[in-house]
Amino acid sequence: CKEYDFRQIEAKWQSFWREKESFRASTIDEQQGREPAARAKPKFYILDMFPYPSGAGLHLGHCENYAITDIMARFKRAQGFNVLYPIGWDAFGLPTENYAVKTGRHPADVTRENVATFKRQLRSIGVSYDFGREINTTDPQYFRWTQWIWLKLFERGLAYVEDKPVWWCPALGTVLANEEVIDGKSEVGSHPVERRPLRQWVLRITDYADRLLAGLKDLDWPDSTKRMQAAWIGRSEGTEVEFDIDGLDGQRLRIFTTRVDTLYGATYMVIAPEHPLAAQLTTPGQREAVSSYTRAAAAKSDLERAELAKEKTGVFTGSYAINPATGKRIPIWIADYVLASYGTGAIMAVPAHDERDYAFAQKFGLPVIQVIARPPALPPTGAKNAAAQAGGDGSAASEPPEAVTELPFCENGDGLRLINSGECDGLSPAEAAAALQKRFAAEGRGKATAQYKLRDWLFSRQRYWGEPFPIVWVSEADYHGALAHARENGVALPTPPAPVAAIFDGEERFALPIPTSALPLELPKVQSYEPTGTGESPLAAVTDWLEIWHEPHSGAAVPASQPRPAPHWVRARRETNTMPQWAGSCWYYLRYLDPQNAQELASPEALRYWGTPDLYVGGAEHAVLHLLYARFWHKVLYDLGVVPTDEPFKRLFHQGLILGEDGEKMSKSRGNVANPDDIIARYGADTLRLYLMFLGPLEAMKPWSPRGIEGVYRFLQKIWRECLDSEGQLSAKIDDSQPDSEPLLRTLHETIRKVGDDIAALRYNTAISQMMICANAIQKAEHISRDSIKRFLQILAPFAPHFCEELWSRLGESGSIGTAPWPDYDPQWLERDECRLVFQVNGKHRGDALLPKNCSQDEALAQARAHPKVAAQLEGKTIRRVIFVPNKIVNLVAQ
Ligand code: ANZ
Repeated sequence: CKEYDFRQIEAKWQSFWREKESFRASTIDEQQGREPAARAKPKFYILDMFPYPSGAGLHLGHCENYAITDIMARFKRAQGFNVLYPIGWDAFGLPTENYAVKTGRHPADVTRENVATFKRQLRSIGVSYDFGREINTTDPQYFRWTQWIWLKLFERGLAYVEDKPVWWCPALGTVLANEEVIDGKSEVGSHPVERRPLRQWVLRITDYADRLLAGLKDLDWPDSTKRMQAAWIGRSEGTEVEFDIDGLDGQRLRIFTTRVDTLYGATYMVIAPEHPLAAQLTTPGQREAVSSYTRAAAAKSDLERAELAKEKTGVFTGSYAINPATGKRIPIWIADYVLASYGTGAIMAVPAHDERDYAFAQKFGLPVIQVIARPPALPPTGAKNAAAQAGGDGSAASEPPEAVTELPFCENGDGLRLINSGECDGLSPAEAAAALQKRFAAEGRGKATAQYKLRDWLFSRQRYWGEPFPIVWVSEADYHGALAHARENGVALPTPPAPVAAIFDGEERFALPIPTSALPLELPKVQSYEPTGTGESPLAAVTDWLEIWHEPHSGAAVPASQPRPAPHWVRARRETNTMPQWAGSCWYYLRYLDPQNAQELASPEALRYWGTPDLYVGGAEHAVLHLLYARFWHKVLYDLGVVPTDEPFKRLFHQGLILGEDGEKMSKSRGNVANPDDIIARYGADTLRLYLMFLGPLEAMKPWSPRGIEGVYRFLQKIWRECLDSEGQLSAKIDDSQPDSEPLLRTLHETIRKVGDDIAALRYNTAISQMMICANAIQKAEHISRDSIKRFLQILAPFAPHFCEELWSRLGESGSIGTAPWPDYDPQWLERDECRLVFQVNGKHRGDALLPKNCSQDEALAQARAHPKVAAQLEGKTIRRVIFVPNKIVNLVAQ
């Protein structure tokens, strides 16, 4: 064809890649079978956060994410790496199940359709995934390994059950994790939630708190994400102190404080309404008031209770504790601003130096004693010496610190001094804390300790569409009966690990793991996916699956309604909870290494060769949950000797959100959603990819603008016309009979250098603007050699792969452009005349860059717009005028 017919070209190359399996990562066997030199081919593993295959299909955010990784994958292949670039489906979860509930269709069928749509769309944007390694978390051959890992957690004592007050969402009919509740509403669907006690599986992630925190330090992750994880783990250094209780010999109240230095100012104490000593401390006269207060507190969430601005409430227990520093009696109150789940569930209240305590003391008329103060400004050193010489005591600092009037005074630091604090007067807070800690340690009354905000991970859902737990509940008597019988008959039954027990219908049962040889434990077919509304999952209604005879050795099962097959078969009840969606995404990056392995989650060779992803790209919304949970599981797998490293994601990158044209988040309700299918139909995938990458720095939030896309489309057309004439024949301009002009060579080599560096550093927008400069130079040149135009196409190929494949073949090259080695640049052409151009927005300096001397206004403008600081200033504005002083300044007047 003569014109740039992207429809035909993109379809052609997509089927070419598919037929040739162009993007298949070589397997370990292939690598090992090769000559030593080839075997040494370095690996590069690049990973996207795999999508949830929703009914809505791909959105622009997905396209942005996948274009980023695809460009990197193609670049690395051209650089000679054995690239692993896989994709899969995080397909368990609520939306699919809700859809199944509504339509009565099986969630697996719904998932299959959604996956097909996603795959078609992914292929249509030309992403170079190795589809041969596709995984799906709902595939029993996948989740058998999710269940296997869970069993390992169970065996290591990291999984336990607990009746927990959990977030119950009546509308969704399920319990939600803390993280899935935002401002008292469910994250999915924004339904109101309430507290309700339920038997739950919980994972002991808190055992790993220190390692999860320490490991952050060496990760090449965005700082903001590391900070969020650290805050979520929330390690607080402090002191535990035991207070004696007046009139209750031997009974002490233990508190956690980060400010033990303020002890002399502790004028009362507060315990949480759920504190185990609450009843004992309550005097008869206070009983009624306390119990009505406690009932009211139970209905509130931790978040509501801890809210700083909230009006303080509380009730006096009638009892007193003894402040160990002052020896004075101080009242013990119950108040819901103290949470049972943090620290020891009890505090010493220091109203002079803590906002919440201050508000509480004001409301209930409790004493306020200031113990920390800022000393008056020290006199200059000379004055101090003079005072010493004048026969003073030599210590100007002994002048007492003044009490500040503004309370509460919540500062801390070495510049402050203690007052009203007996032997600690005059010490800094840190000195006082150390002294008091030492004293309490000697008295057996306290110790330095750390607390974490991180809670154990609520790991069960009362839903159908998730991984079943690979355990059964058996009574101890039944199990021992079966064991005895087996022993008599020479059948070996496994001994269960330390029991995790729960009560069912008044009878205690313990969790017996299903043998790994019996995995996967699949979901039964059910009539209805509707939650039962009682807190139990729809699985509880599948009697023949639920109540069984269980053969502990093989894991075989028959319905309990049938006769017991043999005496060593145990009466058992299955677990009706399922795992949360996080389970499958905690380890999927390992399965890609060896997706068909039926013996192991992945072979040790594959785990050693591929290791962990060299680059992980996905949304910042996963800063805490997915990324923390996956790190936890990975560390457990490391402890088990399954994986050779103890961190899963060394380098992480978050793409910025693509906003609607109006600068708002794209959403159906706002009606500002740009659909990738429409854009591809109109301009082609190559233009969409280039434009998404050109919108601004990859990590920046940026509004979609349908106008700008034309410019990128014209850029491709320009290159097309430089290469081909109006008949579609190779342009006469491509001419090997004479050397390329110097300016052309300078620009070309500079472009090759810059594009390589920029891709490696994920600065794609500046790479593209440099290629635009180069395209202009090509256009200006009278002729260009075949070699030069080929080099240019090669560096453009990761961004616009179909387009470049087509021109590559029109240039007479056989095979894929992606298999040609990444072009070198010749340093001799880089010694060029450059000048530093200053970029201004509305007259203010926002950045600068080295540009070729005498570059045009267009080139300078393109570079200015691509500069992150300039781009940030231009966000949401229109450029009204450009003031260009050649070789000096580009000033953009924007509104
Ligand atoms: C006395 C004190 C004096 C405190 C002072 C602070 C300032 P972070 O940093 O979050 O760990 N606290 C302890 N346990 C609590 C609970 N279960 N519910 C509510 N508050 C609790 O905060 C630790 C501080 O929060 C502790 O130090 C305690 O108040 C309070 F000038 O003790 B502090």
